[in-house]
Amino acid sequence: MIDLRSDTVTMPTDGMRKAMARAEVGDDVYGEDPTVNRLQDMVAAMLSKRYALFVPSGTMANQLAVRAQTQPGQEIIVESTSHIVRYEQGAAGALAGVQLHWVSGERGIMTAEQVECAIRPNDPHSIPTGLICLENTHNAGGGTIYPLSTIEKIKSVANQHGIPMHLDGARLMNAVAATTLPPTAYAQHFDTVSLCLSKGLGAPVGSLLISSRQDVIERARRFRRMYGGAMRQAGVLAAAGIYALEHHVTRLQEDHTHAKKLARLLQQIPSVRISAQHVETNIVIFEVIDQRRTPQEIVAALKQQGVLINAIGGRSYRAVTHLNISAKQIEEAGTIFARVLTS
Ligand code: TLP
Repeated sequence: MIDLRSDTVTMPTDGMRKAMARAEVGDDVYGEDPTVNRLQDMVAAMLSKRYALFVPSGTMANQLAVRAQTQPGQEIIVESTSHIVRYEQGAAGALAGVQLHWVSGERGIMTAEQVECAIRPNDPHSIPTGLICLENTHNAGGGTIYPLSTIEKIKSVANQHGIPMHLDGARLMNAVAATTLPPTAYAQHFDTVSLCLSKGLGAPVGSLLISSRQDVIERARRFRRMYGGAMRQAGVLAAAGIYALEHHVTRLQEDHTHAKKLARLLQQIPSVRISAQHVETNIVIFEVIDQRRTPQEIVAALKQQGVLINAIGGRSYRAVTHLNISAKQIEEAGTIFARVLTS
């Protein structure tokens, strides 16, 4: 099966499993897991921040960032198709008590002008804007890389209004691999950054929340416990993360090459609408014009021929390349797409 549903489906490699088996562990609630501590120090240093907190998922990292930097009754600015809006089960409202102010970006990218317009005036009628959240790369936007110059402009607006910034950097390393910019080039503009080890980096579990603000990380640590994310001998998982960061960052470029190739193959199919030039990293989003079949039927027909993808609403579909997908499988997937989508 050629599984293109997500880069979350990757399996730990033999090297990674060995690193996990060898990991020194302790009770992380006491701060005594040496491998978790090593991972946290490593990631903080990578982003030139002071602290990092290991958490089970990207969703939790985002939600801790929101909860730790806002007060219930505030509003946060988010892009309308961001993960926080679409895929976190309304957690920001349910758990942090904040309201979401959606801004519709271009393939997930907001402009500084849009963000400025979304900031509420500082008057007794208006709800205070507590946080600005960006996503890089942007998942539903099609793996879009946030241009650094746009981030700088948004940061300058945020500074003028004294509003903190959070980066959902679940796939920040894809942006790093694609641009060859150092992670600090992005991270420097944010008060908090979340980073996932279990997407393209290929670890089975784990994310980090990173910040230079001790008060924010200490609040996040309390809420991590409240949300049920404080783990014990988590070094087994952290070891996989360390291995992933040491071995799987530069190889992300291969996934990007595969995604571009897949986009070019899809472009040749008459029923497919895709802007192949917009495929910047490992995510390929495309539409299929088919009056006869529902998206579920199309997904099932592809599965029957050996390709798994996700229908993501309307006529849109998402295919994601990753560690367990080879160049040969991309060719095969192209042939299967052509067969199923032309029939
Ligand atoms: N994204 C998953 C699904 O939840 C949609 C995927 O298959 O792409 N931020 C971004 C930008 C993400 O894409 C994801 C996962 C997360 C956060 C959440 O990570 P987890 O799944 O670890 O909670």
